[in-house]
Amino acid sequence: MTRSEELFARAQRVIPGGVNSPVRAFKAVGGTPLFIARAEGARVWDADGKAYIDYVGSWGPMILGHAFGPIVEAVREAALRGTSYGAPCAAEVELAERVVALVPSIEKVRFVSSGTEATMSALRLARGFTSRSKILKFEGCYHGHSDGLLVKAGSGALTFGQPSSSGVPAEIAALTTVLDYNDPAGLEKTFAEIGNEIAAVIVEPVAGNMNLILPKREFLDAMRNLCTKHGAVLILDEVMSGFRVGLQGAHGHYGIKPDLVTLGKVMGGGLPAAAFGGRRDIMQCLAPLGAVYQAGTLSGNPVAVAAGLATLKLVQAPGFYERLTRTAKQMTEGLAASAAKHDIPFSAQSIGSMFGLYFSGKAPTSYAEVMASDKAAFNRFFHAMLDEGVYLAPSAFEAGFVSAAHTDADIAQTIAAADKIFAAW
Ligand code: HOZ
Repeated sequence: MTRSEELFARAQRVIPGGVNSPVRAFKAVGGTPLFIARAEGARVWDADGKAYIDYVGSWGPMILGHAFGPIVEAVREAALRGTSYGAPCAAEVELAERVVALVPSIEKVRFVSSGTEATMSALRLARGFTSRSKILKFEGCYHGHSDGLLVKAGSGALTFGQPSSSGVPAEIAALTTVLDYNDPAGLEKTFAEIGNEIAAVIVEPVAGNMNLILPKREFLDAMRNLCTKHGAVLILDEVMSGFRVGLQGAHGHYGIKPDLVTLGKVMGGGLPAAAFGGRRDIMQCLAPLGAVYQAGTLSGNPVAVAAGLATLKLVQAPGFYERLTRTAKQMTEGLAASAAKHDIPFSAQSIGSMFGLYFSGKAPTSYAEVMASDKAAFNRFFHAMLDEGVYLAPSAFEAGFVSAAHTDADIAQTIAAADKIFAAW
């Protein structure tokens, strides 16, 4: 029995499913989840001491690589000054100023502790601002696990075939209309029918929770124009893509202006910090200025804020995103070339430092196309890569990530591992 197997057996006795977040459980791919003992740079080590090149990156936050010196130091220094105050501190002002300076669509920002809190609070704010109740989301997009957003969701919900959660009251789910991603006609039709009842459209501008799906220009434009025309709030959920796709996130990359943006992952530098922000007139509706209530004991936590601040300073280095973009491309092009050489229906693509791998002949552009990819082939590939010392997300429905710590040699090793697997496919 491996140490991970032992730990998993123990964990299952006291933690539902043995994990604290379902997609970690390896249920979709089979086998025992790796229990991680430590992580450094581009690598994680499991409890049995085996090293893996890591493309999960804690599901997105670790853009600088694991245990990066300046981040560890910032965390240490902050912790020495106390781990939580429940009162404002200078560092959170500094982080807010930096976020506002870096992301032009954010005029004011509020810090929270998780992406779920960010999206949930942004929705309440949009509802308070518009005095409307209905929201639009897209099938396969995942915006955390609050009630109204767990309707036809992605990520773990999709991985385990339960995109709409039990326990969500039908009355709440009824307020969420779900449309197809990348389908501007569906948006037009719905807005024509109920446009004056829609408080908000919430979307991942680059979808990363049903594998990676890139948005079509006409889809983004339709969302922006229809929200403006009908007085609905456009919420771009950049918890995953923010500071990942580029310094101004996916919306900067595509040049689309949101009313509200949600951030998390990279913004917290690997600690629990997230945010929502946007137009001043909307953000002013939040308590204590306005009537929309939102709060949190650990919001703006000094240690998390220190990690976030140190991260955002480092990602501003000239050429940082260009290099990451090249690394991700090198990896996806190498994998795709290897699969093509061995005649395997496989494709791969990337944007910034996010990538998608698909066991289908071409990169999908819709939820239906992702669902049509060969999941059994992915599961086989996932385990074979694990044997070769490469750690991919344990689901065919998650994006992957490269970090600044991934070297050319790491990418070459990854491609060589895949090539060996594809040759024997
Ligand atoms: N929702 C995350 C993936 N998109 C999973 C988080 C986790 O399991 O840590």
